[in-house]
Parts: sequence; structure tokens; C-alpha cells
Amino acid sequence: MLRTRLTDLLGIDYPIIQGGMAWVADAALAAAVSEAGGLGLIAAGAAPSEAVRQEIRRARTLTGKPFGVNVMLLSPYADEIISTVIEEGVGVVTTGAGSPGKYMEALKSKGIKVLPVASSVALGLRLERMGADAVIAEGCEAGGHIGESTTMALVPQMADALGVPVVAAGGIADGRGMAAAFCLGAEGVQCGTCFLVADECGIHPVYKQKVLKAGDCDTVVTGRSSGRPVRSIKTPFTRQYLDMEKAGASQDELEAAAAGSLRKAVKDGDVESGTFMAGQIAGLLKKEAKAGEIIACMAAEAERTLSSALNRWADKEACDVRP
Ligand code: TUI
Repeated sequence: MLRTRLTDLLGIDYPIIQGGMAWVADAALAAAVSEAGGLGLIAAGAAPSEAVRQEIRRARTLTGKPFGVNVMLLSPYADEIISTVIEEGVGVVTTGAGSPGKYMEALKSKGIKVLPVASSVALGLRLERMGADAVIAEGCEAGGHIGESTTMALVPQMADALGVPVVAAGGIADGRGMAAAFCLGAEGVQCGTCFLVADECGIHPVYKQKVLKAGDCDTVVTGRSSGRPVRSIKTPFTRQYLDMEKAGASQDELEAAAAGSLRKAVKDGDVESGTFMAGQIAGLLKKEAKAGEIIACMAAEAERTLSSALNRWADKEACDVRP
């Protein structure tokens, strides 16, 4: 069994965390993932704290297993969401799109496990010093808001630099990817895109089909000009947006074009003005499945892949000829 420090830390069966996808990751998806032995997350996204509270309570009616809340730190409601998470006794918080520094003491003093996303080693080290229980090293293969480094380059450097467990994210959607992440030094994985096609994921059917039909080159990064790059599935809208960026559109114009576009994709399947966030691994996903099947298959395939590979951990000392 793939037991690691992460499974012990979180009290879960498989070292698999579901990504905290804004507008997507609700109580139903989080509970399904947690019921299957992973860690489900409710994404707070930009929702008001009372809506997040209702989702936390709904998840409790669906599962008795541990689940967490992802706090998107650019949210205007981040302060209240942190208070809500504490009041509701949620055990795990993951964060994205910023540093959770100012919330760390409040969360840690209540025994809440904090797993921030970091897309660089420098940030990972800072987060560890602040008391992060584990760090999610997310490569730019991921969907949504991303950093610069790839998962392949980031994870081993993060694992060497940190003492706390590293969770690999970005580009992982099956057991081979999970095994690869473990070979790079990760003790867990976080997967978002593969759960977009879970039966329990309530996104618009058009969104699901876009993921299922995507090929390896069908995602694109917009927003580089504004310093907030976002990966999503190529659409006429992403083409238009990139053209606006090339033409030197102002931040205000770009923000106005993107405002509400993720919601339009998730809720309405709006192909004209929606942003269908997904990672590069979308091309690997060919069918819908229950969250429990996705997790069980991934874990079993990772174990098979790892046990049939050379035992690199045993060789690590002997092979220490790396620079
Ligand atoms: O957060 C994500 N993915 C997201 S958030 C999101 S909502 C959004 N939509 C449009 C623009 C911006 C956000 C959609 N997808 N992943 C985790 C992640 N966090 N990736 C990168 C980071 C990150 C970036 C900067 C973490 C920390 C950071 O700066 C920390 C600091 O203050 O130094």
C-alpha cells in the first residue's frame, strides 16, 4: 500500500488529493473523493464565506471521512473563509494563488493542517518556515493559475530542499504519473483535471466533453502579460484573449474580458466567453468514471508501476553521482 507521511498526516488511505478547483470542487465531488480514500477538497474560489459554510455542512452529510477546503488567496472573502473553516472544524486547508502567511498561526493553533501550493523552491522554503505541514509543488502543466517550472523539474528540487512532505501537482492523471511523482521524491499527488470527468463532478456537460475531446496540445496559457498566467482549453475565446494581449490591451480591458469566464464555462458551458480551465494531461482522459474508480485505478497502477521499476530508492546512496 502506498503509505507515506502524507497519508498519516491527513488520515487518508491513498496519497491522492483532489485539486481545489474554483466553481467545480463542491461538497459532492469532495465527499466522493474522500469516501474513496483520497482527500476531497471544497474549493472556496471567490464564493462568500456563508456559501462555503453550507458546502462544508453538506459534505459532512455525505461523508464521515476527512476532507479539506481550498482557499484561493486572491478572493476578497479569504479572511472570512479562514474564520469559517476554523468555526466549522475543518481539518485541512490548502491554499493557492498567494502566501497563507497571515493565516498560518490561527490555523495551526487549532490543529488544522495547512498545505499551501508553491510553484518555486524559494516559496516552498518560506512556507515550510511558516509552519506548512506539507507543500504542494505545482508545475505549469496544471490547469488554472500556474507558475513557471514544470512538475518534472520542480518536484525533485522541492523534495531536496524541504523537510516536510512534498505533494506533486500538474500533469498527473493516472498511476504512471503518480509513480513518476514518487520517483521524483513526492509523497503524494494532487490531481484536478482527471476529476473534471468524474461522475460526481457537476460541471456543464459541454465542459466535460471539451476535456474528453482534448488532445495533448489543446491547452493554452493566457494572461502572461498581466503576470497571472492561466492554463485552459483552447477556444475562440482564448484566441481572442491572446490577440488582445498581443495588441497591448490594458489590464482593465483584460480583466473585464476574463471576469466571470470560469463560472460561464462551469455553469453554462458557454463556448463563446467561458474559460475551460484544464491541465495539459486532459489529452489522456478518454472516459467518464466514478471518483472512486479513478482513485482505485490510479493507486493500483502506481503500485504496479513502482514495483516493476528499478528500485531507485535502494540505489539512491550508491548512485549518488549527481552534481
Ligand atoms: O491557485 C491555483 N490555481 C488556480 S486559482 C484560480 S482562480 C484565478 N483565476 C484567474 C486568475 C487568477 C486566479 C484558478 N486556478 N493553483 C495554485 C497555485 N498557486 N499556482 C500558483 C500559485 C501561487 C502563485 C503565487 C502561489 C503563491 C504565489 O505567490 C506567493 C507570494 O505571495 O509570494
